[in-house]
Amino acid sequence: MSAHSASPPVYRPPAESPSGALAKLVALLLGILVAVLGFFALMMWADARDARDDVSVATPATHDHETALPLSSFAGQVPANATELAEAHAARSATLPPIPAGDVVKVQMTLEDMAVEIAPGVRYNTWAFDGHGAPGPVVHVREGQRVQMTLTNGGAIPHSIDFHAASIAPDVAFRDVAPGESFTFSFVAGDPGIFMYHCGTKPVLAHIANGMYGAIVVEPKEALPKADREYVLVASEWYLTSDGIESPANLDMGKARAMQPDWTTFNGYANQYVTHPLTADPGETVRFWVVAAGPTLDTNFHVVGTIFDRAWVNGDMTSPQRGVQTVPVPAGGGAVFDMKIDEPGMYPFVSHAFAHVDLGQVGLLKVGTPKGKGTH
Ligand SMILES: [Cu+2]
Repeated sequence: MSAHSASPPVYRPPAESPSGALAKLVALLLGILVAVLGFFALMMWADARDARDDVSVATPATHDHETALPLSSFAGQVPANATELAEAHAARSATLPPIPAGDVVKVQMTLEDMAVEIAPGVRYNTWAFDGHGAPGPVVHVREGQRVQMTLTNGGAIPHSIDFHAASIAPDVAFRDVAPGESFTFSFVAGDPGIFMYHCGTKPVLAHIANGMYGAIVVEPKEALPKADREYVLVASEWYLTSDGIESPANLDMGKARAMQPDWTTFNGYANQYVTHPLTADPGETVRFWVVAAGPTLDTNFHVVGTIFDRAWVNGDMTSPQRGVQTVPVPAGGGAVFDMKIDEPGMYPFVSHAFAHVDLGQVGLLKVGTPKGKGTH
């Protein structure tokens, strides 16, 4: 029999290790810390509540509608005869205009306050471009040409024009132009691609949302692969104070800040190329030059039923990506897409962020003489 079995087992609490003592001390200190922090959090909450009360007193009641939640949506609201109106509406030409000859390309734009139709039977009070509405005219030049831009402000408040294709001091060239005045500046289009232009007067969100944007295409010096058709699409979104049916809607800044558009469009009018499709013949190469004007939302460009043969992502014209399906075009950016479609059919082009399709950023490319209708 061993000595071990002779003594009955006695329970002894394990001796406290040095690390166990440290843990207790830390727990104690943490407890004190939590209590102290809790006290300060309570004080800060009380301060914040007081500050909030002060703000609500200081904010004029007239601004309440801009921040009230929930925001009222007029998405998709059209009059009963919308189909008829859509057919009667002349779609904006998406065809890329030719490049003017010469070393200097003179561009003249006049800004005007005008109500334009942005969806069938839906009107909106824009600050836009005389003779064009929103977007403004497509400017097409070749790399190395000088663009001489004259802006005439026929609107009621100051405006300006910011060309993303220019490398130039913005405080000089993109300065505000007072109502009734004209201003000329020039720049050399030194980088090829498709670029946005827009009014840069504060608040820029309001000026872009009200229609002050467009595209400039700078063709590379070295010719791109041949394209049979070239189309320009300017994507943008609209934020409305009303449905715009009885009388034109204005900008709802609350919705613009919350990024809750009522309509999203290609070339300023919802679904216009669904009713009046762009066209191509089977086997032709079609090139889309795409700018996302925003003011805030990107466009995820995709053509249903095909794959891009070449995608110059971000408008970097040096090396296209091949065999890609969807390319994000960032707000304030552009990209260029080539596709060759052999089979006749209706090929929808969309922002594949599909809420945008529901709100109007969709069109059809009609290849040949198809029998069926588009599915998107
Ligand atoms: Cu402006």
